[in-house]
Amino acid sequence: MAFPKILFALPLLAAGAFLPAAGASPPSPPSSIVGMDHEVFTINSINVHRGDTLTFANNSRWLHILGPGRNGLLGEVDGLPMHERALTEINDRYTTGRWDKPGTYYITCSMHPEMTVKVVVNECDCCSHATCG
Ligand SMILES: [Cu+2]
Repeated sequence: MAFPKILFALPLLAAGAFLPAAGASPPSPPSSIVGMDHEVFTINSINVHRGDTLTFANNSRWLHILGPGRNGLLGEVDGLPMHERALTEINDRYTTGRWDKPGTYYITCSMHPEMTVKVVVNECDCCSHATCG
């Protein structure tokens, strides 16, 4: 009898999302990256220059489902270079596309409503993108 493969995957996904894992947490990411511990981003806000990408790193053993929005409520925002994305302990990094529209945006986690990080995209006025301070 055929057994749907999804029946094997669901318990594993549930275990990763709801069971704390044993052992030390993975190391913290560099400061230029938005890290995630259990139920928190490691920073409250981050500035990026127009044209930059932004990397999110799950440095916990918990599942996080990130996307545009605040207080755990995900919603697509026109022009944002980021869409809903699940980060696990193994699939632990996500780099957005380039942030081309200056402004203030919010990224949240639908698994942990207290997780919201502000992303401020600034115009780069200096000589070249690479030398922007
Ligand atoms: Cu989360």
